[in-house]
Amino acid sequence: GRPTLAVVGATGAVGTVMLQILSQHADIWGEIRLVASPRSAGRKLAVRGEEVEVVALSEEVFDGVDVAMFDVPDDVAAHWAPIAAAKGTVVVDNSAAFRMDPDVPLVVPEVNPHTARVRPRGIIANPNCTTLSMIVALGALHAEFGLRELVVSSYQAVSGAGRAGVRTLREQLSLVAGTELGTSPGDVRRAVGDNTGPFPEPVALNVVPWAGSLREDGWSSEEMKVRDESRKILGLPRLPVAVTCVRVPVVTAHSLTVHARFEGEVTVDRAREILATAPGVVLCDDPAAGEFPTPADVVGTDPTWVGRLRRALDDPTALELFVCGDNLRKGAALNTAQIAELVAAEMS
Ligand code: 11C
Repeated sequence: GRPTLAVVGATGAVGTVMLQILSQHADIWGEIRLVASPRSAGRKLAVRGEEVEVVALSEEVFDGVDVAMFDVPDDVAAHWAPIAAAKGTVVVDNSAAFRMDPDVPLVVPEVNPHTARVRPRGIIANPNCTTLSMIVALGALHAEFGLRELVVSSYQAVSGAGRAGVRTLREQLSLVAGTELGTSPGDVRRAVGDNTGPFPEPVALNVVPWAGSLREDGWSSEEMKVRDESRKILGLPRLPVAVTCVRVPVVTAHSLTVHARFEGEVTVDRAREILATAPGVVLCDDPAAGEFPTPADVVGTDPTWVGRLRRALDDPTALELFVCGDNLRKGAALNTAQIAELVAAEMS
């Protein structure tokens, strides 16, 4: 029969999108078990057109489960993923707990699908949503040109910080809408008060040059993830990566500007051909017609959208591009579902 799936963290921002994706990819799985914290147990959620009751996370929920998708905080994943794996369940984990473990593959099906088969801990990691929002396009360019260096800045949506992030932006927008705020120092901050939610500064009418937690020497955890995870996925352990992560007042869809330097000279024509045919990538790049991808248009879609493709003005080996992708779909739930489907295909 078809494999049994557990969705752990079914009620979160990513879990909600996951249930939609599972409903669209309806013929892969047999039973689908929905699992969450005890607080959410007993709730009913729709998947594949049926109401399914959420059960509380426990060892027993993994009995007979072939694949479990985890979308829970790092500490919860660190504790429970090995418990599920010890029962023979293949865990696809979307936390940061295992991504850099050398015995855990970090998988993007369009870039390094073969790595998913070697999983000594029974765990496969799903990358961070910011890394995922650019890596499919970069993987395609790397396969052709050989990547030598990356310089990126992110423009990250608030749903990257979960339901609390979305709630915070909506509440702040309601406090500033229709006002003349944003014209004198600190006026937005005073209007928003202490209501900054998961962000260190107001995000409405603002940009915040920070995502995640503080790491050494002033780097943010999100910046370290983009560098370390890109290196691991592309198989380039010493790739120089310069990265600054920024939060913007967008609900869903992360964007990045990318300066990518390659082994030799590149042409925009060849890069366009590669991106136009790469699976999972859509080239949307006609500035004369006002065409480029923006979060408002790509939210809810699956691909990595690429626009503003140019050769670097002062370096014939480098390209500049703007990428945009739904951080809850390809950035999280969709990539997790794709990995789980690779595992399901091994089982059939
Ligand atoms: C954000 N990318 O936008 C983060 C959230 O390592 O999976 C996801 C954190 C992670 O805030």
